[in-house]
Amino acid sequence: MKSATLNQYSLLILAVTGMTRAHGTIDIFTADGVSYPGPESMDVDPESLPSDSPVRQIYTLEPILSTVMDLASPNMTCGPAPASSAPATASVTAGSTISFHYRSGNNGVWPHDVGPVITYMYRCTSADACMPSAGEEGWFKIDQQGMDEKGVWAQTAMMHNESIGVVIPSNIPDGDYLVRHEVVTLQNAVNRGQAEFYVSCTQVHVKGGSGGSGSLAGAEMVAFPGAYAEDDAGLYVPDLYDHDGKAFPYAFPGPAIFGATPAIAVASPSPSSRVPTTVSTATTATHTASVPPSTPVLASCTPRKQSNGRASVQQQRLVQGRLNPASLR
Ligand SMILES: [Cu+2]
Repeated sequence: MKSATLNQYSLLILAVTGMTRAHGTIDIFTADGVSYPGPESMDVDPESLPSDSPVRQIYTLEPILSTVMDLASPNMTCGPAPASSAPATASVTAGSTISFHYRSGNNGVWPHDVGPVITYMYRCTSADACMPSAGEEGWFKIDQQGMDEKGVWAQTAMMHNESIGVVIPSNIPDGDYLVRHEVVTLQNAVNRGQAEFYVSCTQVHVKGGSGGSGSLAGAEMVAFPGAYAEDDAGLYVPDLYDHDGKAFPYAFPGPAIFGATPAIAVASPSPSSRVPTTVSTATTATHTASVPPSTPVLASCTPRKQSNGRASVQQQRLVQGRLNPASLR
């Protein structure tokens, strides 16, 4: 019943705010007790670049889709972002919990409640200058959060203005990294190519790590773009609405979580412990769903009309490489 109510809530929000706020990006990133603001997407406010933000700005809130074409796009690296760094780098202690929160444009609430939240890291010499190239296998997964035993997905918390907590592994080498945030929405993923990705990157400097420079040797490194395929079981989910609104085993896309393999199991508590990777439907017997599970496909992510002509021109120039993002600051 709860998930059905939340879906109705989504529709209500859409009815109130219209299509321009149907998507979102990070507005708050917290590490070591310090909260940093995230910039608005450029199509919402191209001037929004808080000088203390470690979160890289994206140029549109529009989602990346799980189509063959989009999955091969450089947008999968750090979101639909121009090749520019963030003004700041956040300090974070290895083994501690970072948290982040997504909102939709102009401080609207995050509107989606179906799908996982997945987090990757990429080590580099200087976070500020870190520009992973497409196809470079340097990303390792540190966390994935699916649904709880009642079938409520982790990202639903952000709909209620709660943050997502992710443990930074305690045994990674000190130094600079990008944290790649990936919120996947599956409300349309009963159709191939219609999962949606909301991706962005945050620059961090890790200190206090117990691992030496070789401690990432056991990590399963993947490339973005490159790690996902259109038919991945976690991205094309034809039976998504066949579970009577209850929890079901969900196959996360991408590699295993770093530190989750037996060889390096001495790492910090599994970041995924917050939400089980696989949930037993046997524990959801008390959950009653009085609303038919055949939730209609939400129309929340259909292409919208451009509402800001100025941003549109800048976006086009950025895409075509004729405008230096730095000139917008
Ligand atoms: Cu959306």
